[in-house]
Amino acid sequence: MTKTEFIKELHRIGAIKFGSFVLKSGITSPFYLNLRLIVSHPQLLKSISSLITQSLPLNISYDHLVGVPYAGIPIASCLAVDINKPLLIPRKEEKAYGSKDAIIGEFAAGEKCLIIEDIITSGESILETADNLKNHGLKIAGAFVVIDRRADQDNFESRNGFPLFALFNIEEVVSVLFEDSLISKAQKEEINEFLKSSAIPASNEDTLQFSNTLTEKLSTLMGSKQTRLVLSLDVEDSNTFFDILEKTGNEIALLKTHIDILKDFEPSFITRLQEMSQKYNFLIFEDRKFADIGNTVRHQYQGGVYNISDWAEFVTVHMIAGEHILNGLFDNIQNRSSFLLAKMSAKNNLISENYTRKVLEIGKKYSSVVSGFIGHGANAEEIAKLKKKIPKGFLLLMPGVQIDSKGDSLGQTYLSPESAIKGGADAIIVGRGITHSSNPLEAAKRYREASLI
Ligand code: 5BU
Repeated sequence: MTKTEFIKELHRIGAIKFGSFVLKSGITSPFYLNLRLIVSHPQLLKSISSLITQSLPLNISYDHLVGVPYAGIPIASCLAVDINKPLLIPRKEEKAYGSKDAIIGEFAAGEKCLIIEDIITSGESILETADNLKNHGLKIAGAFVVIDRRADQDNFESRNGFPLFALFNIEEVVSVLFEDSLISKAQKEEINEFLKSSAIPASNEDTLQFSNTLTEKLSTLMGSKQTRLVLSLDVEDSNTFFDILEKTGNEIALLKTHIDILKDFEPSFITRLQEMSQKYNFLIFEDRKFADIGNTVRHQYQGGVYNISDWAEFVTVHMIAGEHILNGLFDNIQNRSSFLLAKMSAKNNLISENYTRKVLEIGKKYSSVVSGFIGHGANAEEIAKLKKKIPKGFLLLMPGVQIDSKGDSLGQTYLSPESAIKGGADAIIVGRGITHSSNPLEAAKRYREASLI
């Protein structure tokens, strides 16, 4: 079977479809690819393997083929038989991640892998698989995909440290189907337009586009004020609150509140808070962690005793109730933004890898009201892994940071500011490390300095 015939076969079995499809990322695409269907067509599976065999790069060597679960596995398996290379299969289940049997098959540290995947869209699955293999001492020789449908097809190797090969890119698929009149001219143009509009122009690569103006404002402030410190001022009385804030206001870019902790709250508190934010030039972030249905959170956010939307530029949001919570919070107001909880610092919390991935996807979709994510990790490497997945233009703020403690008796876990920043956190959130210090100003200076390394 030729490449052209193969593409037409994919179309015939419904593995390539045209219409209007909402992707995982939230974007609406005029085409949809589902190569998983080929497992029901053994002849096609055979053809895929033979086409890949003919296109395998000759200039790289590898000891194993690795199928990315699940769609890459049948393809890699056929190929392994055809070219007589041993196969490795990483498990998809999270609990196996990092454990000894997380990869099925025999291997030794230092051996090289060629990763096989059906389709690359963002590269996330391939990079996750590569990380998993590297964590087991394996090396990555490259990755081979059947269809490259990325809008931006440049620089994979320089960004990720190994080359990417593809049997087809999406333009080739479209032109074959057009020439065979399987799609119309209008459809072809719509697809090309879609690909053009979702590609990041090369000239923009280095100029970071922030998710929204508040994200940019905070990021610019961190730069101009030279601090990546967020103070979490969790105290119960307003005198202590303002006393600490007077001392530390110059050291911080963002002040995080839990307004409902205060025992003596009254509306004048907000007036004073806003004066301080002007005087010391910091933004305000109420860590309310909204988590209910859209209608309820709108009332909680834009009403009640605290009227949070009146005075806090940012709030935190749990995504457990789904994306419409963001419509409830922000659809009827302007110039407010949020941080979504992607990973928590609390011991044994229930957030899974899959949940985190979905939170990041929703954040990307709602960029006008999402400035970034709250994340945590057991060490700099874990944070780096999370950071890598965070879309460009969004910030990663990290709580659970303390220099002199590893945790508290109620499940909080701490990491050092150095590890947080080394892992790629854009800012550190520090509470008791400063508020419980006998000298909050000195403590704040210390954390600020550590946030700048
Ligand atoms: P600490 O005193 O530095 O432990 O305070 C940390 C603050 O950050 C506190 O206000 C928490 O509510 C907040 N926090 C956190 O510690 N861990 C998380 O995962 C999230 C928020 Br989300």
